[in-house]
Amino acid sequence: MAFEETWRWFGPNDPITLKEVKQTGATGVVTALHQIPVGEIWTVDEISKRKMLIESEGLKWSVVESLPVHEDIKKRKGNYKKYIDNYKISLQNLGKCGIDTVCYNFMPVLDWSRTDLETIYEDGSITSKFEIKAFAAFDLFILKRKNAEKDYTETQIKEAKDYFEKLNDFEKEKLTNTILFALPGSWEKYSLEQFKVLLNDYADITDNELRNNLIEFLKEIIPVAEESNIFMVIHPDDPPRSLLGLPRIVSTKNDVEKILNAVDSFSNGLTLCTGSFGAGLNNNVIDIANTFASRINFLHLRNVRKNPNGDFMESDHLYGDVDLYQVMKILLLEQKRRIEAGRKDIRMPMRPDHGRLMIPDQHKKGIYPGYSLFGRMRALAELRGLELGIINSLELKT
Ligand code: DNO
Repeated sequence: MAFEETWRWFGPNDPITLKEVKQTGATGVVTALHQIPVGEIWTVDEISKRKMLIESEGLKWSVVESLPVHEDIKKRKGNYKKYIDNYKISLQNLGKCGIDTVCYNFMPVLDWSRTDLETIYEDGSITSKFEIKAFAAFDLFILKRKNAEKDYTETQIKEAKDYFEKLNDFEKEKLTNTILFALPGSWEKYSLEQFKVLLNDYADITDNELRNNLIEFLKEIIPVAEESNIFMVIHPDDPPRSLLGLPRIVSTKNDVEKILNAVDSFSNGLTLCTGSFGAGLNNNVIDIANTFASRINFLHLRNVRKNPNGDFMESDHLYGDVDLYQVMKILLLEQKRRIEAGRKDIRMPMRPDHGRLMIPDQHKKGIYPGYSLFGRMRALAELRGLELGIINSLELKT
């Protein structure tokens, strides 16, 4: 036993090659058909081509990350019915090709958000951070969102103002571009005008409505996932808090409970992203791992260091606020239970999530923030060692 070691690869345009992935020791690839526009069907043909490419290097397509959910589905407006039908067909097609784990998120407009993707870490490598004062400066003084000041305390507004006044034009633009950076796997970013329109569409959508829209979506797709032998694993909000007045519904233990209970099926599961949950001031990642262990089918292992204001920086994988030793132990014991119970979801794919940009990667073009070769390889090696230590000390070896 052990977790299946996986590696996120962005497809043929990723500057990191499958041959390099193979030498990290990972056996599984986590990828998506990024070339297909959100909402369109993933055909058996396209899926098979990608699968063959991965297998030709002796690797396996372990997890889809992500099969993205169209904004119309999240808002339950416009063409949402068609997009749900398309989503079901894509799931059936993935099932036909033998791919059994699909990660997705339900974050409106923005996927993961940071205020700086080029923070210099203590050893000189590059990491990312999220600072409230910078985010609020963007919201209040660049985006100038209506009623934005209601979302911040007086101190936060003052700090944001002081921060903003010290920025030069280049820094203002950099902050804007960082926040408007769209999805991992693409270098596109929204323009400020496009972004305002997108935000405005959610102006009347509360957390409860968004949650209902997710539940309605799950009620339709989970039966299809079950028939296709697919485990759907929702990714938490990153960071786990409301941003720019947008509703957010996968930020806390309570949120996850509601989602998993709404459709009680092993096909309706969770991606345990230790960094995303770990950035929440009131989240206890160990408790989340323990509580939902039986429904976790994908692990994103990374770490953060945060302060009481809610700012955080991505840190070393093993030395941060989240105790990854405990998390891994809980899930290795869960894997043992699954094997004993004869469950089929025993692979428990794990990927080292994000890694710092280290010297040997700094000359390479096109490395997506967080998705370096050396930084992630270092993380994977550390996690692998920790895992082996746990397996041996608990005598879990089979
Ligand atoms: C960031 C990633 C997320 C994740 C999606 C899943 O690095 O963990 O962007 O892929 O939210 O849908």
